[in-house]
Formats: sequence, structure tokens, C-alpha cells
Amino acid sequence: MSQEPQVIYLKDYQAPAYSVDKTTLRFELYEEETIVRAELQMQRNTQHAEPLPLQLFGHESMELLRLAVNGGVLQQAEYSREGELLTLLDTPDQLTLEIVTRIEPQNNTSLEGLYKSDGMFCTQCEAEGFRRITFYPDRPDVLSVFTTTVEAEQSRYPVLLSNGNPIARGQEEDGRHWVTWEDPFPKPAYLFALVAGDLEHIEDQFTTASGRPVELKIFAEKKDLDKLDYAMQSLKRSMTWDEEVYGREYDLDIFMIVAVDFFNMGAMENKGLNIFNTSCVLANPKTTTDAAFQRVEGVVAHEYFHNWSGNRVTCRDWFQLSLKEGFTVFRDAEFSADMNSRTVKRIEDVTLLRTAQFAEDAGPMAHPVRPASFIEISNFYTLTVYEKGAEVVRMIHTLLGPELFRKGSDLYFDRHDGKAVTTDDFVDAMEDASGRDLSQFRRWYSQAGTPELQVEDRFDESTGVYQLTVRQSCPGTPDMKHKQPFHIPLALGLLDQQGSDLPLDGGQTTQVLDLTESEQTFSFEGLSAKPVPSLLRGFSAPVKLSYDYSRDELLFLMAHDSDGFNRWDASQKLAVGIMQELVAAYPSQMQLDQRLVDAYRRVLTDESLDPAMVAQILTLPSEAYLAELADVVDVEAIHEVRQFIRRQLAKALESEFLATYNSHQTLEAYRPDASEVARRSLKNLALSYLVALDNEAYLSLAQSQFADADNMTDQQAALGQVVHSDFVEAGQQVLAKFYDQWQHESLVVNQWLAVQASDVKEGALERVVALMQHEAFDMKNPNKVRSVISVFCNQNLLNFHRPDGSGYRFLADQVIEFNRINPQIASRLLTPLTRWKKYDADRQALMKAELGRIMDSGELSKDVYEVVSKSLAAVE
Ligand code: B3K
Ligand code: ZN
Repeated sequence: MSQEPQVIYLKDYQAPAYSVDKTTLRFELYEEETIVRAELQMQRNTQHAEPLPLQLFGHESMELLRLAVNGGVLQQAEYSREGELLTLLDTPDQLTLEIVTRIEPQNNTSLEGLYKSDGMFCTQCEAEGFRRITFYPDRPDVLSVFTTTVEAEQSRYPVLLSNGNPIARGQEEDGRHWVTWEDPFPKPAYLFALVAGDLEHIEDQFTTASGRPVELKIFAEKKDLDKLDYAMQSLKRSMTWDEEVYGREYDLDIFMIVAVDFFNMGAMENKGLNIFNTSCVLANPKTTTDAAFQRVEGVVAHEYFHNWSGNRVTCRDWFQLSLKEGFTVFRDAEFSADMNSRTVKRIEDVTLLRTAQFAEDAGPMAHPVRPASFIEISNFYTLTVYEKGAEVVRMIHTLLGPELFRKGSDLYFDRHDGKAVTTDDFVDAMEDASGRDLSQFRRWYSQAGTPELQVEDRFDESTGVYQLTVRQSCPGTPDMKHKQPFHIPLALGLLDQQGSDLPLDGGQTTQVLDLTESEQTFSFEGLSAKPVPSLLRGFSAPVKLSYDYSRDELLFLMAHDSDGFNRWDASQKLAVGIMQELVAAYPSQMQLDQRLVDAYRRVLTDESLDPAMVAQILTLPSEAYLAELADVVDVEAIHEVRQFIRRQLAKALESEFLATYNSHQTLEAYRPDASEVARRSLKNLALSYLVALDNEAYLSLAQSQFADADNMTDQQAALGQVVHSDFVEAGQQVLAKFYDQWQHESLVVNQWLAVQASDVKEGALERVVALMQHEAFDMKNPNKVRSVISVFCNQNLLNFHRPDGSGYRFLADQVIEFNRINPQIASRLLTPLTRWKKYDADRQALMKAELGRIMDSGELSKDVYEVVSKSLAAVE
């Protein structure tokens, strides 16, 4: 970074100076260099009164070999190149621009632009990677049709892919070959993709509702061909679902997915040519856990759904990122809910939101769903833009109901097909189709922070009127001190003394209240006794709600609430309350409220319950969630209390857990469907409680499961339990066996790394440092980095937050190192250090010192600079 990084503001948006009608690309791929020849047919955008100069973006690493306008080569004086900007002076209104660049994908470790992953060429252009390939008006509101020729050595790179349909191919005399691809749909450069490699594929067919046949192909390295079927099934299910639920059909003759090992994120929705991290596409019962199967299904759907929400209708600028991401996450969540258990999916999503997104909202990088400014857009692919963005779309769905929401989405897609638009355009379409006023609702897009609701109630026996008073507020965030009230849909039910739902407005049992004021009172008439309120059913808004439930009321809701999500939430509130009380008193008064034991026993022995729900209810809130809820995190107390409660529960319910473990075995072949996933999750949860008892009999139960398992879910669960138990030697044995068995399966080895990085036992940091020297570790592969460094810093809280600051020092060293290799990964790694405000004064000082050390470490990427400087600016 040569100069102070520039802040980009939404308010400064200007339409582009030129449009690009057609983009023709030719890639000549070699081992030492790649030559990119681009031809752009451009036209001046006449909407500007004063003509703006023609500006292209191009990364400093590119060598510009030729620049010509309408056939005439430009001289040095006719253009300027400053930082990323290439400005052409005095250009005509219509022109053909020729650009030839030389790049070195083989040396590109940032994994942005064109790079090599395990010997194959691939691309990642979102958000601003295309400018590492050629000079281009690389902004999402410049849409162009692309024709791309890829030329490479045939023996090394037999497969040559790009977006759209293949229209020509040929061979050269020197062992090279080429393929030309044409994408008829205008698209921004961030959706461009290219792949060249020695790949195999599976294929299938899909016929759209209107009868068009589509070829489906999934490519991977030969050794992974046996892991592609589940992704293919998931793809076909997604295509059907999007036709049925949103009326959206696929639009090209071919849809391709390619699996690559080196990838910064999960996957990318390039038009017609999705590129996936292997971790989000490969699945086979032997090597893949249930959680990973579900992730494959969800991510395949997510990227496929982007074909409409993102590609056909795209973003005007990167501030609008949630337009496509929030909406598409909402779509994939609904798809997964339809394919599996709706309540379990909701519980998982809300857990992530409450643990990690709420923490983001409370930290120095807090930003609205539609940020107002950024230094580096890669830093804004966040839980706020994705998950909170999806919650915002869900709230619109709740406010409008499914029919009007669908009318709104139809209108949105029709009105804006082929255009680059804003979140306001999305809300406008919802308003226009439904007739509802969403003007106040729009604050969800512009105000950061997690709203807080205080609910109080009153029952008047003489009149039979029950009143709920709701106050809303929202803490200030670095960008905005005072917040205006939000429009919040608050779904609720009222339970009578038997636990049945009382009929509410219009006879329904769940009513959605519209909160719009900072304080509002709602009255319910004709009640014979004070009801128990079931508030925020289904988590109808991303808020923190407090209501003074007694433990007995929570037990009552756990037993009776007709809303499955709130039944689970009552169990969490009960456990959180008990844990917080013990944490406050730690280390004295370590005694467990018997009511938790009794409640768990009832749930565990109730055969009418879905095993998946039982497993969710019996999973204690995580250390990270308790940390998020605390004002000042007591790292040791949270860890010890959680362990203590786990052991107490295991002791008290030993026979029930054992019975559950035994009754949830099966001899049937592995299936990743909802009922089987549920069965395994409960069985493995029971085993984990048993192993917590430090009893050799249960250790050997886990060891047998490890040895006999015919699927990775059971084997990995047993591995984790043995490794995390106090039986150190047994842990080492299973680790050695596991590595021996799976060392050639890179994704399985990631699990092996993660299990060790999350082990809290003495010497954790030293083990992590040693793992980074292991042959299985590769600094340049983000999956390895995540499995070791991120897992240690985010899941092994006791050791990351060691009072001597060694965990912080370790992380800062890694960030400094990765800043050069891969800035996006470096910046993501930083997250736990940005949370320094939540810790005691000693830890705060240590964390800030490490942030300062990173700041002073030399040339920082924009990615790392933005996060570190904002974290330090929060020092008052
Ligand atoms: N749209 C991509 C995100 C790529 C971000 C790269 N910095 C994945 C997705 O959300 O579908
Ligand atoms: Zn996405």
C-alpha cells in the first residue's frame, strides 16, 4: 500500500462513464506467464451532462503490453496509470479498446483473479478480482456479453471452461488447443470465470418447466469422482425448488460446477460455471459428515439461486451486496428447511446469528446491512450482510405473508431483469406488489447494531385484559450514535395454564405485532387468567429480547410451546440463566439447579419428540455464546462452568444417556436424510455426555464406535470425544489411526487438524504450532489455515485467551505473515482480536498491543489495514 488507503462512500456513487456492449477475451495460458488479450466495444454513457473520463481498473501486478483505441496504439501521454486506475484521455464516444496484459497466475497466492490450485488454472473475480486479469471497468453496474477463448497445452489442461455455451474449439500444431465460450447474458466482470485443468466430470440432465433441456456437469480431480453424486442431486432439487417456489427457470444450455482445493470462501456463482471449494461440493458417506452433507446441499442451492438473485438481477455497486447475498441466503435457508427439518435449520441459523453476528454488531467493524462506506469491500462479506441481510428479507416475508412476498419477488425479477439495482429497488418492488408501507422498515438497511426489546406485562383480573409493553432501543455503533426506532415484526402466542395456545386476533394462535415506536403497549382482551407469553416465535426479528421469565415459566414453555423454535429457545434461556449464575459465583457455589436435570430427563425420555430436537435441546449453549452475552468475559469461569454442568448432567442422567445411545443404533446403510441425521446427532450427543464421565467403559464405547463406524459422522464424533477426553494416550492412538487411514483425503485431514486445534488440554498452543509444521499443513491453502488457526482462535477460547497473551501473539504473527500471502484470509483471521473490548483490562492491553504490532509491521494490505485501524480507533 503506497498511499493512505482511500475510503469509498455510497453517497459518491456515479453511473459509469462508458458502457461495454461486448467483451472478447483470449487467454494464452503458459507455465511461466499468461497473456490476456481483451477487446472491449464501448459507448459513452450520455446521461452525464459533463463527459467523464474513461477509467479502467487494473491491479499493480499486471504488465500492460498494449493499449489501442480503434486500432491506434496509445502513446504514454495519452493515458495515465496511477495505483489501480488507468485513465484514458480524450476518448471518442464510441470505441474499440484493445488491451494486452501479462500476468503470472502461478505466483498469485491471494487466490483472487486468475490463479493456480493444485496445477489447475481457475478464477475468483468477486468482488474486484477481474482487475487482476485485465484492465477493465470492473464495477458491477457495467454489464457486457462475453466471448472467451482459452488456449493451453492439451496434455496438461485437457478441459478448458468459461461462462456460457461452447461455440468453437480447435487444435494447434504445437500440442496446444483452444475452446471458445459465449455467454449471451450481459454480466458484470465479477461473474466471469475460467478453468483449465486435467479434470474428470459426472453429468446429468434437467428439463426445465417450460421443457428446455439443460446439461449438468460437475468437474473434479479424478480421485474425487466418487464424491460428486450428492452435489448433483442437490443441484437438481434446487432447480426444481426455484421453479416451484419462485417461478425461476435456468436459462443456459449448460450448468457446470468445478471443485477446487484452494479457495478463499465456500463457492462462487459465476454465470453457468460455478466454482466451489472442495469442502462445499464433495460428499461421500465414508469421508463426509452429516453437517458437511448439509453444507453441500445448502451451498449448491445458494450458488444456483444466485442465477436469478445476483446474476440476472445484479448489484449496482458493492454497497448493495446484501441485495443478492441476504436474499439468496434467505432463499437457500428456506430450501434447506423444505428439504430437512425446518425447526432445526432455524435453530442452527439463529445460533450462528446470535453468537457471531450479534458480536460483529457490537464490535469495531459494525456496519449496516447496506454499508455506507468501506476501504476494502472484501471485508464486507460478513455475517451482517449475509445472515442479518437474510433476516431482513425474512421479516419482509413475515410482514407480507407468502403470497404477497411472491408477488413482490416476481415484480422485482421482471422489473429489473438484466439490470444492476439497489436494495431500495428490492423494497420498492415489495411495497408496490403488496401495497404495504415499508418506509420505516428501510432503517434495517441503514442502521447498524442489534435492537434490544424490553418486554413487560400486566394482567388485570377484574377486566380480563392482558397488556404487553414493549420498549425498543439500539446501542450506538462506531458509525452512528443514535438510532431511530425500527419496524419490527414481533410474532407471539399466549399460553393458558394448561399450555394450550389462546386464540388471538382472528382466531389464529400466533399473531405478528408491528412494533414501530420506541414504546408501545398491546392489549389482549377476554382472558380468564394471566397467560405465559411465547415471544418472538420463530425468531421473527434479529433482536435481543428480554422478558423476566421465571425458571418455572421456561420449563413450562419447554414442555408446551406449540412453536418448536421457542420450545428450544426456552431450554437455552434456562441453561443460560443457570450458567450465568454459576459464572458470576465462580469458583464457589458450584451446584447445579436440579430443575435443569429434571427437564433434560423429561426431554431425553419423551419418545414422541423428534431426536433432532432432543439433541438441540440437550446441547448446552456454547462458550462463544456465553461470551457474547457477557459484559466482561470471564474466560476460565465460562469454560469451567460449562464443563461442570456437562459432567453433572452426565452423572445424573447416565442410564438415560446410555439407553438413548443404544436405542439409536442402526444396521441400515448410511443415508444423509433428516431422520437419519437426527438419529445420529442424538446418539453422538449421548455418547459425548457419557465420555465426559471419565469412565473407561465409555471410553471403550467411543473407541469401538471409532473403529467400527461405516460413516464419517460416527467416526469423527468418536474421534473428537476420545481426543478431547482426559484419556491422553487413547487420544493419541485414535489420532494416529485416523491419520493413517485418511491421510490421502485432504478434507478428512482438515477434520483431523481441527480436532487437535480445538483440544483445550495443557499445551494447546504448542500443539497448534507443531501442527503447522506437519506435512498435512499448507499455509497457502485456506482450508488448512481455517482448520488449524481459525479453529484454535475461535473455538479453543481457554487457550487463545491465555492470560500470558501467547495466543494473541501467535495470532498477530500469523496475520503479519498472511498479510503478504493472502490478504483476505489475513483479515478474516483477525476477527477474535477485534473483540478486545469484551475482556478484562489485562487482556485488553495485550490484545491492543498485538493490534498495534500488526499496524506497525510494515506494508499492510487494505484488507488488514481497515480492520486493524478500525479496531484501534475504538480505543477511547
Ligand atoms: N458471492 C460469493 C462471494 C465471493 C466473495 C469473495 N470475496 C459467494 C456467495 O456468496 O455465493
Ligand atoms: Zn452468495
